[in-house]
Amino acid sequence: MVMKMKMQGLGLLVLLCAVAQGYVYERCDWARFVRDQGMDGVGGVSLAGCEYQTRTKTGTKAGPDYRTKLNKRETRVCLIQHASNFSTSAFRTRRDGSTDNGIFMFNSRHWCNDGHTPTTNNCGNSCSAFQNVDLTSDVECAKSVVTRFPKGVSNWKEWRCYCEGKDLTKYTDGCTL
Ligand SMILES: [Ca+2]
Repeated sequence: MVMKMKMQGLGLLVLLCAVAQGYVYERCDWARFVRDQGMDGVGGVSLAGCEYQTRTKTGTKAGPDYRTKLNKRETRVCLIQHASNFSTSAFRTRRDGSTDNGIFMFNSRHWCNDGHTPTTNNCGNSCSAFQNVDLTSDVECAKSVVTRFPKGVSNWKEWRCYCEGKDLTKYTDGCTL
């Protein structure tokens, strides 16, 4: 009985911490979440990423298939690991005063409104909507970034630095998908 109460207390403590700090996904859980959200095949990422960059630089119009070649599940895992380390409440203030928000680290200059950064608010949300554990609007915005905007996944500098052109299979190694 005492043990049960202790366990309940512990559960409550964990819950309170989750509310206060958001939720941090385990790597494979995130990979499964990406799969379940239908984010595979949306937008584009991976080996064609370099191809896309090259084409953009030379001004050649990208072929119709360049987006579908990109976007692999591994990329989403790589990107999010480096952007937010899988935390739904990740937050960063940049030197220019703008903020990066949530698990996808949406910047307040382009993707959301934090109330003080001049913004184009391309996803039409307050930045606080990207700070909670409900990722519905976050996923919607991420899909929008990679499908509606020319730079696609290159909008994330973490992707450019850590994922683009790299072998990303380690990011989903050992995951049951
Ligand atoms: Ca959210």
